[in-house]
Amino acid sequence: APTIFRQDYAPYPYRLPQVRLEFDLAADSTQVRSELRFEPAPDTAPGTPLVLQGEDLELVEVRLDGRPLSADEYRLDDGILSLIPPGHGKPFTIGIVSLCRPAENTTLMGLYVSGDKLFTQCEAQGFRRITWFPDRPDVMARFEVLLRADPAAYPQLLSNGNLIEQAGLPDGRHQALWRDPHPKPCYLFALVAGDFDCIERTETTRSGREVLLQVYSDKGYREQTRWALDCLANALRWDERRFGLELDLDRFMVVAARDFNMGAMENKGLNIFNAAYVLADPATATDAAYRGIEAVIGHEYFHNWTGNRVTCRDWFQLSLKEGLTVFRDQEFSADMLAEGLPPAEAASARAVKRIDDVHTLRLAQFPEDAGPMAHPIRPDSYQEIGNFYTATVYEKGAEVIRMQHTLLGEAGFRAGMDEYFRRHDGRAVTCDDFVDAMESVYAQQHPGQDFSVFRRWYAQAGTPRVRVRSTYDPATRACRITLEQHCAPAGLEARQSPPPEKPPLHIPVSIGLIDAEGTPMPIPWEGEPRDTIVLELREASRTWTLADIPRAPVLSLLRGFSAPVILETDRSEADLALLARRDPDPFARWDAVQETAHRHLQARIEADRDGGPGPAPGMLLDIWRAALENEQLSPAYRARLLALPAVREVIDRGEPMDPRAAVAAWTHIRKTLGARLADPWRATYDDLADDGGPYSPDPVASGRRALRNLALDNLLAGQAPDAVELALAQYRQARNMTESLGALTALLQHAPQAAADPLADFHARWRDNPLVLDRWFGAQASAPGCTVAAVRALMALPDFSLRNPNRARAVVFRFCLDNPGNLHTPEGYDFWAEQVLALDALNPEVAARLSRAFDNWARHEPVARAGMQAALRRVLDAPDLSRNVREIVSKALA
Ligand code: HT7
Ligand code: ZN
Repeated sequence: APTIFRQDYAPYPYRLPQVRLEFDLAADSTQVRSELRFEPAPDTAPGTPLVLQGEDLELVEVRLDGRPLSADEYRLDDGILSLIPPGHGKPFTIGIVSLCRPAENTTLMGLYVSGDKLFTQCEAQGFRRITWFPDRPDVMARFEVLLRADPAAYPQLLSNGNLIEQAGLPDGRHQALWRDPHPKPCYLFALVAGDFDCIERTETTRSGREVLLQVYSDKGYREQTRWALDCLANALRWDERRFGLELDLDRFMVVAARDFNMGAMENKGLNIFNAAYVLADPATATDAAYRGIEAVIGHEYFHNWTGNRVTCRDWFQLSLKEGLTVFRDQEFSADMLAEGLPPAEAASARAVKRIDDVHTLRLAQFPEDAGPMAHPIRPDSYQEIGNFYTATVYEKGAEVIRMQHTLLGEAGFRAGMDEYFRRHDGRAVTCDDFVDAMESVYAQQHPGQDFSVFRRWYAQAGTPRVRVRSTYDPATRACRITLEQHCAPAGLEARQSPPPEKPPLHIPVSIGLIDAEGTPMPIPWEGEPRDTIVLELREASRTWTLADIPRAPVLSLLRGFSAPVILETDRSEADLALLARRDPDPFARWDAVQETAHRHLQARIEADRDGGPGPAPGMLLDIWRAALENEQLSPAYRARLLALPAVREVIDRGEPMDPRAAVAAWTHIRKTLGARLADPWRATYDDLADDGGPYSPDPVASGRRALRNLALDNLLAGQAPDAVELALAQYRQARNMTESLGALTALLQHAPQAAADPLADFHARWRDNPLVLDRWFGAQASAPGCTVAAVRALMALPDFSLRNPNRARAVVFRFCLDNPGNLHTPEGYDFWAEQVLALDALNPEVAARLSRAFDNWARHEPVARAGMQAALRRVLDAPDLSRNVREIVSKALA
């Protein structure tokens, strides 16, 4: 497949102010009639071809200014429709009639059928599966859309913008005309047709306009959409409050789809969501699902400004909208968690969100940045853009925005955002344009300084390592801190000869000092004493001298995770233990606990391998016990402190990676923590019993449930005598999904023989609710007892279908990503290859995501490495591989 390069960007030679689309909708065959009003861009030479993309379409007719064109007046090559427009420099109209086949479209890109409804997904390049069009984000048009369909099958006909009219037609069908007042690229186009339940409410924006908010769902699911509607109203208020951004439409619709490739899509005024991010009630959704809905509703709503009003010039700029919007949704969620709490509790509530976000980054993005798909947040090339909706573009992109927020401060960042919109509203722009706006504020704040070094974050792949060294001189009361940065060649860069130059980055490192008792030691900094300061590292190495420090300090580093880097320190175990118990920064404290656990886990792996005695668990037990018994800390925060690093993180730290050894060590330590701390776990479990009040997903109640479920899991891991009974009772008495799934999962993990009855009960109760059934599948596929044979048995059930991405994710992805003990077997490797190929025949976007599971095969121990490599080759050698999977697998094997 050809590689597309960022450097090759050229503007589209024609403008497209106005588009009219008419759809005759039917599942088998939909006819699309388009009228595209083009005008040449000012410097377009006469004779410049007009190029339109199309995929999997049937062409019926092409017209130029109303005149049908004969086949020799245009070209149709490999989906590309091109023609030479009239050379008079004036506007002209292209009319196209084409057909597409929604019911046959298993890719879920373009126009497709889900259940008995029709949906579209156009980002990144799905519009070309609907009709021929300049399918690129810098061509922005005003859309008018007429939808016609059978009213019995499709009583509701929705598209972007405002509903202008609705009417019956003489042939028995009906039609709806929609007009979107805002110019947009075609990737933000959407239509939906079907029979839905809908709830709605009006809100008054801060400028006094009434806007209608609606949530559409499958019939019978209306009551499960109330939380999503609340979240939408909260998002609207929050964006007004924090960024001064108001909804620019009279109507904002959210529609739930059962079949969806990702989480949701921000189509202008008509967001289409994976039903998993819309539907919730206490009986069917976990606390985490409630929070996930809040985050995704917020994310898509915030795109209305960061993505839609100001969009991307080309797909290399994807992080312009995604990194920024992830940052905004993270802040929204943090503010929602902290709302109404006194300052100290608010800080800890916000820290819980930060911990979860950093955990996700380390789990998904750090390995990506170290593997064959490593790329800068603004990639330089791609073969298939669908493969670049990555943790790097999204999560690392959000970290790069967050660093700008840290460097500018809240007020400065807000000023930068205002400037960004002032300069670029209504345009398709680049990441550089965003940084320019932020830099304009930074340069005012810091005369003589700029973002020239900071910009390298957009260009450079790989996770930088920051080495920290410090000395203290009691005679001068000076503490010297040296920070040194280094970024190894990332992924395929390592094969380049010579490896590319990696100049230093601009890294904000937030630090504090504590004394041996854990008391904060204020640092004299810029004229006043501060508990936390930010060191701006722009060079390969730099030393700071902190004066007037009365005693030898312990360094609390990278507070709040101020930069997406890996710290290298020679902190002693004792210092780490002090930080783990006393660091006043809740993030850094959690990180100290994680680091202690990681060191212990790696020591255990080494001992298992070398036959040594294994590390003494005393220090770990002390830290765990102190956190368990510390009732000053919120249960939500304690649940994070007391969670071991994920197995995947442990695997990732191995050199070479050895999944089965990591699983063994992790299991051993979890047992130890469960058994040796059985009493405090039990006391915690009992203390946190449900108070019998109505369910609420609020952070306090959900934090209590999270810690209680963790306690149950530990009691089962430690084989406490009545733990199985406790879990069965929790399952029976559960008053919400968090409790029932917590019990079921813990049983499946530690006492699978006792899980049979609850599993059967769960299935009987929820067999008609697809999202809950996904939980049932997922809990089993990720359990240590789920062998390849067992996962195949799950797939043989009539409830299973590979065509539904949520179901495929619940079973196949959960097995391949969250069950390393069973995946890393010869049968596991065969299973992975087989499933990648089976999915690829249906849905290349989803298949490509599964194909990423073996990215880091070459870093594994020899047996796993050979097995994974052979499986990758099997996939690469298969006929008719999609461009999506081919790019991933060929880069993995390069
Ligand atoms: N902007 C949306 C991206 C998206 C997408 C991309 C490729 C294929 C299917 C897709 N569905 C949604 C989601 C978001 O970031 O908000
Ligand atoms: Zn997004």
